[in-house]
Amino acid sequence: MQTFSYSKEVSRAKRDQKPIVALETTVITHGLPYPANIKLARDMEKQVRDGGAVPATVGVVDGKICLGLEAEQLGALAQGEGLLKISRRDFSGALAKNQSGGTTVAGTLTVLAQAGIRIFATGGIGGVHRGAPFDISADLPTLGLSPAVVVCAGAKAILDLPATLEYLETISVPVVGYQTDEFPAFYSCTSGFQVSVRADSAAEVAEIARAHWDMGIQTAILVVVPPPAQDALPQKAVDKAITQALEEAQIQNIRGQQVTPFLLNRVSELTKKASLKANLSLLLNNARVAAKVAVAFGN
Ligand code: PSU
Ligand code: MN
Repeated sequence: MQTFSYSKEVSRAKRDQKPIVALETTVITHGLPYPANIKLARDMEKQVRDGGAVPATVGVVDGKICLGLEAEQLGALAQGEGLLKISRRDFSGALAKNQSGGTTVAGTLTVLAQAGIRIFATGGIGGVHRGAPFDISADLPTLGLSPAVVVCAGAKAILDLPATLEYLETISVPVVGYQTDEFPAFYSCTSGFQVSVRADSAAEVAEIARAHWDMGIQTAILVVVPPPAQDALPQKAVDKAITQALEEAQIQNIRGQQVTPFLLNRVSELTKKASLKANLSLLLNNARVAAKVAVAFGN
């Protein structure tokens, strides 16, 4: 078993059996520019604390897997150079070489399963890419292996959403609409696709999660929360920017781990940062909802 490095706040929370919400760090290392990234990381942690839970931001610093980042560790991930994007397969290399990086949804879930933390907030999960059905984020298979509640705004809108939903069905991950019947499209509240079950409160989410795991099904519960209405973008407006960004990615031969950060950044430029505003707003909102779920779920 790998050993983890717990922050003071998180080890105290574990000892006192306080509700904990995990947060990922690829959004800090690869998703957002400095200093918006460090501000966002701190603001998400604050949302979790204000909601009565303890934030456990997960990342890898100098080859150590951290649960809860002290100020200088967060600074290293927000401003460092040569930082890795650490998905499930990337821990081994990072640990062996004492490297640092942000953990993706898949990477973070891999750590949580061992640490016994059940509630996790992120922006949007990875999924099946458009026009490249062989390009499937490791987030998807890892959701099928991880008994955690993942609070997000759906899958990133740059993806093939219907194919991503089919994959989630195959791996038996309930898609729980938080106060909605419709699967949100990350920047937008609507996608035209349905969720598999609706929950109107955090207590109801917690009940669904308990019932799921009491069945012996060790998969994740994906809780999808529409982005806050005041910052959400109309689906049509974003789709134009996404189509253009996808074309550019193909022309520039963008591959592998670079695809998602490239597309998110281009969509932000093409929407004159409206998508960035929506992204930041939904991240904070998801942290808020996850704190409520953690408090309702207890231990
Ligand atoms: N949500 C955001 N911004 C991001 C991500 C999520 O608002 O940058 C990250 C997550 O860490 C997710 C990853 O796991 O993008 C997916 O990358 P890929 O498609 O390469 O697996
Ligand atoms: Mn990929």
